[in-house]
Amino acid sequence: MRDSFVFLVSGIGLALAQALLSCSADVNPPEPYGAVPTEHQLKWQQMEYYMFVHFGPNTFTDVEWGNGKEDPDIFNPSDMDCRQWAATAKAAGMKGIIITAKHHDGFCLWPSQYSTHTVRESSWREGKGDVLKELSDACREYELAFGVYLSPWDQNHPSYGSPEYNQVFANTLTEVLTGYGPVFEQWFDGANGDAHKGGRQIYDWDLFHNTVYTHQPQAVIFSDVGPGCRWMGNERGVAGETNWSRLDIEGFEPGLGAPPVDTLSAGNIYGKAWVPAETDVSIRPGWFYSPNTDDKIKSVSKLMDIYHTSIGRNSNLLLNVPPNREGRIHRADSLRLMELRQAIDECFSRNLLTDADLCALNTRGGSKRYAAKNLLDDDYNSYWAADDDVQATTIEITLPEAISFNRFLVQEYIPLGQRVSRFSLEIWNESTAGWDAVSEGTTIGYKRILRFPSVKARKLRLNIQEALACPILNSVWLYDATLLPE
Ligand code: FUL
Repeated sequence: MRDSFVFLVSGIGLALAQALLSCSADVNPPEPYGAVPTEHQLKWQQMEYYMFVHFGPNTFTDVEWGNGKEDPDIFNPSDMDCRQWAATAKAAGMKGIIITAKHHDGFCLWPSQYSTHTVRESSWREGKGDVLKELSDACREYELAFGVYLSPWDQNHPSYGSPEYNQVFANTLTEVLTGYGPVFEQWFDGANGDAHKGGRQIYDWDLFHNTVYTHQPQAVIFSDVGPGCRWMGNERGVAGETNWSRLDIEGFEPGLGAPPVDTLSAGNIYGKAWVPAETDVSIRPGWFYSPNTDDKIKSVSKLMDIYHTSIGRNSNLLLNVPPNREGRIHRADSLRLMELRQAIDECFSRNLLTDADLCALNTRGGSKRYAAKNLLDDDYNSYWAADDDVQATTIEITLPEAISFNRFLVQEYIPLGQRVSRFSLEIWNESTAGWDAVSEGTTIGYKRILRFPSVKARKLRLNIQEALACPILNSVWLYDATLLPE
């Protein structure tokens, strides 16, 4: 009796000791796999959704590409209000604004001392206006990040097409990067058309990048090939179903020297650099405002589609909303943005997993620190991880009762790299006592949203079929999204 008591006590002691051990930091966290994001790239990725603003002489001329010969007086917004743009972006749920400080026509929206084709030469505000100043102030006021687009292709500048132009461009870049506070993203357009003199400019990308690193080291540099983030290959708002945030950029250049668009869309599975995708798409048929497109604004369901094929496919969404000739966002665009915000909120506001039970087939070292329940908390840095030798495993989810759902959202913990290459979502079929697949995917990355027709179930499982290294996830969510009318 006494012996069995001792045995019982020591048995409990052992179990306790094991439990304590599994809570302790003894189990090493996984090593990073491949290229990983910098802290700035991670912050950028977490912004997810922000506004693109195409504004300049083209706003007044019904063209998409000006030729640099336009009369600066053409640029004359009658009632420009950057606070209205910022208020609209904020209300839409966006986290920042990127403006075309200089498009291919070379017209500078600030009074650049390196150009004679600027707001200063226009009669707008008697030549004393500065769009970048007003917008950066408005972004600060509305707590939005501020970003700038500058086109190296410049159809106005007399030195374009000669080696001197590279320094001119670096100087204009410096003005923009030193005059208006922090810049979260520097957008470089890869377009490289013929110069007015006939020659094509050879861009000095190292000089341009170093100018950004010097003045705004935290800015994520966009181009076809990054290095901060990449164009995802089309302007339709559809990122690759397979989308790796890694890319091989050695030997490539923005524009003509870029990898094929298929590669930009899918990334490179074993790519050496971390260059996540950004989806740029316009709410209207063109990038610039035209009264001809007032009735051609994309529908809410189209924009919701785009939300799923961009943010839902491991890409940020840069949605272009061009201000009109008054210098304001047209009410039709802002109304649409509010409708979209409402649709997003309705779709993703109620996570059906709050009372769910999660059970992983494999948990790293059996440790609570890496347990599946971490997938439900709000702490970005708590995650579920598998053992190093496990590249395929499942996470079973049991709900308090059978419910209907049609969206599944999953996130990999990207600070340790992107790993999963094939997975499916399955539901337990009571009548056949087996698992039925409802949806499947290849990559996950920062965020992946699966869309599928409504199903009803009490038990479901995430089946990770292939990964390049032990999978590490930090969130799963389940939703029953309202279906939108076409
Ligand atoms: C392209 C440009 O040529 C378009 O005008 C627009 O600015 C788009 C976002 O990038 O390369």
